Amino acid sequence: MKKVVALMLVLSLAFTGVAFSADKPAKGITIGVVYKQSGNPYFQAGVAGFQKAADELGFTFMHDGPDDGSSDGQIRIIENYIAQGVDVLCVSANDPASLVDVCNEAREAGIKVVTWDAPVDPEGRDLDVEPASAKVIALTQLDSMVKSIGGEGQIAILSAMATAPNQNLWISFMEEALKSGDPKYAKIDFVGVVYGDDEYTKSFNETQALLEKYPNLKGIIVPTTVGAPAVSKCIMDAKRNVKVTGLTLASDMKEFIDKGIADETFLWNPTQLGYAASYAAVAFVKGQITGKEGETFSAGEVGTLTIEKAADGGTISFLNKLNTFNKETVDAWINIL
Ligand code: RAM
Repeated sequence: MKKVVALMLVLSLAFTGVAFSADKPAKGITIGVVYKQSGNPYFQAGVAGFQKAADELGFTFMHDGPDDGSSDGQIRIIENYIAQGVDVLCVSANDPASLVDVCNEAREAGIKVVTWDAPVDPEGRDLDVEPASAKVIALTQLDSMVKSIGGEGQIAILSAMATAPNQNLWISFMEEALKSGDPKYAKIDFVGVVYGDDEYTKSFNETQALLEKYPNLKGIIVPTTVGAPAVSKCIMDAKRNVKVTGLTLASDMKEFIDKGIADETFLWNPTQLGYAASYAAVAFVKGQITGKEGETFSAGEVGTLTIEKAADGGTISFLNKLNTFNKETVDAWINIL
């Protein structure tokens, strides 16, 4: 009998041990994901990254974005997440300043705030996770446009929302470079920025207005995946010799790359960005990082990321992966992005 009891004890301990080791490290953690707007395939790809990390780590997550890309809509979503008692928020902001109060309300309730893609201002976040340095992203697009138009002529930018923190930072680096006196930009005439609000129709209409206003326009830089196909389609319909470059999904741009409207466009993998942001979120909840410069965290198969000082005074981590889509590479990417 004693032997049977001992055997049962051993078996039950072994069973408990197995159950314990099968527990995933982030089991019980809930992440509230907020993105700029619903229906944007870029953010759907980002959500796939949260799902992949959730499968690996065992956290649960909710995700939502306002239909209209408004800050008010984002504030309502965050308030709802606070009420539901999530452990950490992962936010891509439409307006960096207007989300500070609600993010701080979350932090007072013990919720960590990680931003990804488009940061909330530093006083309202614990860490920002971004694809690459804003200057690299900006100058990659600008230099590509300069090359496409042979170093000379009028160019414009069609951006997302006028308050978008990521686009505005990239644009500021482009403007700084254009004013720097660097001879490679000497014959570039920058006519200004218009905003398509990450809506296809508005982006198309704004492009039409640009084409009418500037009959000699040579190129449009489009640092938004929603704007790029709209701008390209408008140029194609108008049969104008205007080049496009920017940040795009490969699948959206294949047609326009094949037709030569864009020589090349760029993007990181938004799935990897969501994936890395969720690893950061879990590391916060588990107390492995506090968001200070110099700390590191594992972002699973993306590798180890380091926390650095951000240009806006907060802290930031970079994936440092920017892909180029051109006639040679676009086909390999269209099933991924
Ligand atoms: C759009 C969004 C997003 C941006 C990409 C490049 O999908 O504006 O924030 O990072 O484009």
